Amino acid sequence: MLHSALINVMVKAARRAGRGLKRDLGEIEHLQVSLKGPANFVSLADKRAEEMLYEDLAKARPGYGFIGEEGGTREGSDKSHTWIVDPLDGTTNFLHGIPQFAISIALKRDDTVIAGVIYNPANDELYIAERGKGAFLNDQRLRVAGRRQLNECVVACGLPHIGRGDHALFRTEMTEIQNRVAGLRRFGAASLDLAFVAAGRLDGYWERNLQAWDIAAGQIMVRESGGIVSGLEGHDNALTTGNVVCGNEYVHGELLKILKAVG
Ligand code: 2AM
Ligand code: CA
Repeated sequence: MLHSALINVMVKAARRAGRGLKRDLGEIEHLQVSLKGPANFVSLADKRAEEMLYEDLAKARPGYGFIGEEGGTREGSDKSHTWIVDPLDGTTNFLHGIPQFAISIALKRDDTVIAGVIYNPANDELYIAERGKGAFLNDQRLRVAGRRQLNECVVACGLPHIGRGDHALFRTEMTEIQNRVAGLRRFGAASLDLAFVAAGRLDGYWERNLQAWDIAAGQIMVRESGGIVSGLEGHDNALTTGNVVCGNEYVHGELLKILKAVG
């Protein structure tokens, strides 16, 4: 399938960094048995992947700014374009050898994300989206699920981590939503949760306290698949607040109503 030059640049970078992560995943399985575990190894793998991505993206589009989870912000001469990159989303999964993690790359032009690529090297699933051109999983056009009965929906969430977020609030939200949906899931990689909503595998997803690099590529993926993404206030921007809720128009609306009533 033919994609734009921009998408080709992003896919090439994701695949190269992905090959490294896949090799590293094999190594982790050995390190798992050691007392210290693979934590230091993973943090190195993470940094190496980000350096690789920066190298490839900066070479192909010199001057673009870069925001990465590991290296922080690198200003570019072109102030209107910024890469937003998570070299390893789902770090905890990766650390435990659970093959639910991804490289997430988004390109922002001024205040709008115009392209996104999410790649899970463990199962070779590649998601791409470009503004106005749709979203694809391994070249299959994506469309969000069409369910309009909450009690038939499978919805994913993110659990706040130890020492982070409001655990009590999350439990209240979870109870309310659990009472209304067919099933709840918690996969642990925000970019893939969003990609799964885009692919119609999940009917909805919500999570608080994320970072822009967890959400940026997934947001355009869902929108280009016909879904709705917002913050938890409904009119706010998930990229700036770090809180996200999504689904088809109906599911998004219902989840938002429940979450607003709780929060
Ligand atoms: P990460 O794996 O890149 O850290 C899981 O709920 C999601 O939350 C993941 O996408 C994870 O991204 C993100 N996340 C944000 N802050 C985190 C933290 N302090 N610890 C672990 N995951 C975090
Ligand atoms: Ca992340």
